[in-house]
Amino acid sequence: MLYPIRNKFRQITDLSGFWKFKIDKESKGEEEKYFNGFSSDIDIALPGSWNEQLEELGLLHYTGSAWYSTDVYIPEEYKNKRIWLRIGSADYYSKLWINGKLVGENNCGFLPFEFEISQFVEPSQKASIVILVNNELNESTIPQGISSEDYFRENRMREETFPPARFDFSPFGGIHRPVILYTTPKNYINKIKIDFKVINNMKAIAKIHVETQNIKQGSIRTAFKCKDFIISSEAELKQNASNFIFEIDNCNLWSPDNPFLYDFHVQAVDKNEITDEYEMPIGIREVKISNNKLLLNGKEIFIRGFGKHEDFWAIGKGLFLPLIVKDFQILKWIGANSFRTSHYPYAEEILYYADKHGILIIDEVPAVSIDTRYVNETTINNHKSMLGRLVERDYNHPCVIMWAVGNEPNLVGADEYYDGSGRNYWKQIFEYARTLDKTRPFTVPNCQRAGVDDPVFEFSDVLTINRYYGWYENPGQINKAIELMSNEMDTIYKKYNKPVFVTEFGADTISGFHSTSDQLFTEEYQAKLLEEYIKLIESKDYTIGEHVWNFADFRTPQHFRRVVMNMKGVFTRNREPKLAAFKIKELWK
Ligand code: BDP
Repeated sequence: MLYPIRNKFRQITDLSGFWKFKIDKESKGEEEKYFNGFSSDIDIALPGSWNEQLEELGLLHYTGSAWYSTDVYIPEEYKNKRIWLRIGSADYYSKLWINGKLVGENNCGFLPFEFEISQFVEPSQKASIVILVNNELNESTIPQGISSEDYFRENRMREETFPPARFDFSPFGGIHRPVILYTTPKNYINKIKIDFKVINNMKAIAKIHVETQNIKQGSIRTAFKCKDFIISSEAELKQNASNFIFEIDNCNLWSPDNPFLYDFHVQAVDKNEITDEYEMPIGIREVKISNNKLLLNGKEIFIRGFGKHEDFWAIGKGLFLPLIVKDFQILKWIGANSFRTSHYPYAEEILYYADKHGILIIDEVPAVSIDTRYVNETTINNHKSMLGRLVERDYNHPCVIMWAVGNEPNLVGADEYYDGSGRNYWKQIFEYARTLDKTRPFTVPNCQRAGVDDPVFEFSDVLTINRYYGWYENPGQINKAIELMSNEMDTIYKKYNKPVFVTEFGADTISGFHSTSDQLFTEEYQAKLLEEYIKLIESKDYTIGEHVWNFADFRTPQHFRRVVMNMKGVFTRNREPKLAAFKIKELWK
């Protein structure tokens, strides 16, 4: 699925704005045929979560069903084209009706989905669009859900959160990324995959694969362009696909210091007439792990940055363009070159921005805290399907340097995990992932409880570890924490002999709390702990990167250990710096 663009052959109508909204606590909407239209005087802004926008209606912690509707005029110039409706993301499950007719459903949150709706609408007429969204999770969904009864049954009542969640971020509901109508020609380009091999700092080889729909004959033209540079080629279509190999001399390689992007053009040509065209920015670069180092275009690079979240006041998980600009400004200010899309795929707009501004991304599927005691065939199929959709969506982004195919598998009481069903689960996931991309490393960040023998280490290319010595363990004792951390890092490295990346370390900190002693929750404690971790990580020869947890404070499900939010941000939720921000800036410069 290509990201929609506008040109001579393709149009876009963005349906962001106010939509009619209705909560459906008893899930009776389908029976009562809300898809034919429903009455409500509530408007909601889209994109955005319902939770904080409509808190006053009791929705802050709501999980369940909700309905959205709007009427849209289908432009006259959409005639004789294929018309698509694309939803950037709706969390987690959704179902779409147009003019009262069921169009389709989607069970992957955090990823775009689309339907061809040409047969459901008439150009020059209005169409009614109704979308049902439900943010409940269960053991087959990715991420998996948990219930109050599960905590009780497992005798873990003190771990219960509200709303119940297996993970530490609010399970916001809603349509979180733009809903758009767009067109393609009847016969169109629908897939582009580009790989680069960098030969030296002036020369690269590009391998390009283009697929079309419905184009039986003709050819594909492709070209890399920038200012007065152009290199192009044409190849015949065979079974709806064409392949190209380009040698690019005098090329300008992409890197954080030089995020140079070419305009990449693809044209479908039939009897000398161009029938469709697609353009995208593309950076030429190659990522490799060699001798336990991360190489970008053959040169060693050390990764510094954060684990983040899509989370902000009022808009929740909704796409908010000014926040992208702000966050990237902060990343540059502090000297970071990277972040991880913990713990789910972020909006595509963020990846395009990262390509342009030279930020390296570890791209993660929402398989956070999978509990392999409770997985079934559907869980693993959903997990694979998300992986497939994520890799297809983000494959061509130079900013993506690694895939995280999960995060911290949850191990509550699981001996079985180490060499039974748990290991088998991750083996299958990694094997599948490797069929999708042969150019980037794969990993799953491991947690302390899983320890050194975690099977994900065996399958990962990079040993990513999340550790909280000095916080959850050894609170208030930074020296001891650093000693334990150092020993564990050495043990893990010795056992697997692969590069180590510390993907999480941090301390909750309330902006404005201070102390002259090592006191939890104060700004001084966070600054000192992060400084000691950074110095330790960078002193080891086998490390390739560090991501502080977290970039900014973020809202979580309710639990006594969270003061409304997870406060491990180096910035507040409003992006004001805590003391640690200045310390990190000093260290990273
Ligand atoms: C890690 C999780 C992350 C949490 C963090 C924490 O990966 O999602 O927010 O712990 O407890 O284990 O702050």
